[in-house]
Amino acid sequence: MTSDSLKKTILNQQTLADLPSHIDRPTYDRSQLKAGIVHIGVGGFHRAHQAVYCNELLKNPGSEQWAVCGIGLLENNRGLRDILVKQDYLYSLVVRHPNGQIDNKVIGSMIDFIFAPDNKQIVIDKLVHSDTKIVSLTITEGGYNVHPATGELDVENSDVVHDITHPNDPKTAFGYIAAALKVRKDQGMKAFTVQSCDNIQHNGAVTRKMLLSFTALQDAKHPDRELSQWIAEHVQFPNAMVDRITPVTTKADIDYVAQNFGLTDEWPITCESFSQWVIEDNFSDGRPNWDNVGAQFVPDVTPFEKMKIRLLNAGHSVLGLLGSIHGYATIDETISDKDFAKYLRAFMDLEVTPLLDELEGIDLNQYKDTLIERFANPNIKDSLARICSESSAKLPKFLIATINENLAVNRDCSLAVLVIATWCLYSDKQVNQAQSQLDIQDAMQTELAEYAHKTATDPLAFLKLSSLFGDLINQPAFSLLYNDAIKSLYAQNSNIKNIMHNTL
Ligand code: CS2
Repeated sequence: MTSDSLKKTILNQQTLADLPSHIDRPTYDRSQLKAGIVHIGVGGFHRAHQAVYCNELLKNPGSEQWAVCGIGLLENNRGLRDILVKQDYLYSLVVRHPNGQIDNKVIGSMIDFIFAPDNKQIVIDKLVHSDTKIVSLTITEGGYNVHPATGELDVENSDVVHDITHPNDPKTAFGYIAAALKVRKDQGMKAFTVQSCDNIQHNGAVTRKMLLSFTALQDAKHPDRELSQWIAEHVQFPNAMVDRITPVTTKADIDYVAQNFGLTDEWPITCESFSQWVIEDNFSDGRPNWDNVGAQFVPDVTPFEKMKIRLLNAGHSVLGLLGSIHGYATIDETISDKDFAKYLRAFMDLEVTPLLDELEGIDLNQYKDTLIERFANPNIKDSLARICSESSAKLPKFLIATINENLAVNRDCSLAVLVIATWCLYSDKQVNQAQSQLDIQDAMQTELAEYAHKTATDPLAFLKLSSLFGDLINQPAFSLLYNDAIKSLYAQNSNIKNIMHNTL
């Protein structure tokens, strides 16, 4: 195939017109757009969520300033850059409803992508550019460099140390943001908003705290900077609850697009039809009217975040860990087993719901029913490996917080305890009940395994990982249940379903 005919088969600006008519595509003139948003961390979730809200908004006249420029910080973003450049930053989105309906879309809100490691100054200039009003982030928990035990900035992280010492040669998201804000401050420009779109409770407040600590350390090393105070006064960090289940793209997704779009997209995104974005309305220099395309602005996002993290994300982890040991591979497969569905619903009703505040306009029972329908979506093959990945960053917030709150009011938490004990077995043996190897990805995997391996001689050994479990080991109301759960799980011929049944 000649390079010209190859170009014709790739999704890009030129081939947009060749798409079958049923495919939703940008109806706006992409050449007229400005990147009011610079987004760091262009993974699947960003491309299924914020970029899609922007795509819908851009269909309304008068929103031209709210397109997105993506930034990739990580070495493995080089490939993404190459794909996006070939595709003129267009990509396909396949939205799969629980009833089998599929919405096929091409998203056009991204108009540029910069691979940061090769283009540091270009990234800083982009952040300083007067078109840039919002710098948004999906850099995962790890990108915020929060020390798990102290909740403060992890000043031992080598990239953080580097960026504190070399403010003009950044590597981290905070390094870039600080470098750009310094220029804006010196030039008397307005600050941009720093908007976290990561699934972290109080994501804005966490970002603010970490960025202020980071810049204070830079200021201490380079006394003429005086940036931290300026940021504290001028930069807004809206908190937000973000939600859309976005599984990892598979070869089947790429093949689906090739067949149904008639064009090649090397990295399409598949996601569920549900989407939610609840944002606190404080921005430094204007914001898009995302509320015209389904987002919600509220004065306080706290109860929304808590409901989502404690029900959806914890629910995922419950199914993920128990289902992995049983031998299931995906969330829909796990929840279609009525024993798992029953266990999950009991966990949500008995151990989570009593801790949640009433939310005007939200019926918690309906929210849980919808969650179960979303998890059961047979068209979303969300792997348990993705759900269980980085459990050490997730479970303290998703599940251990719930356990602690229940212990504080003497409420039973046996259903959650079994999940923690199962996490120990999972980290220790790393195989399922049929002895097949599990695919485990966790930044703390070595430590998790090291503590879990001692369980045979010391049943509570895993709990000694105090950066995750705090002092749960010293609370008999927890440790007695945990001890029993470990005994059952480690007994010969143990079967997770029987143990779940006995725990209910
Ligand atoms: C999942 C989330 O990673 C996880 O554990 O629970 O990625 C979940 O799919 C999203 O938060 C949905 O909004």
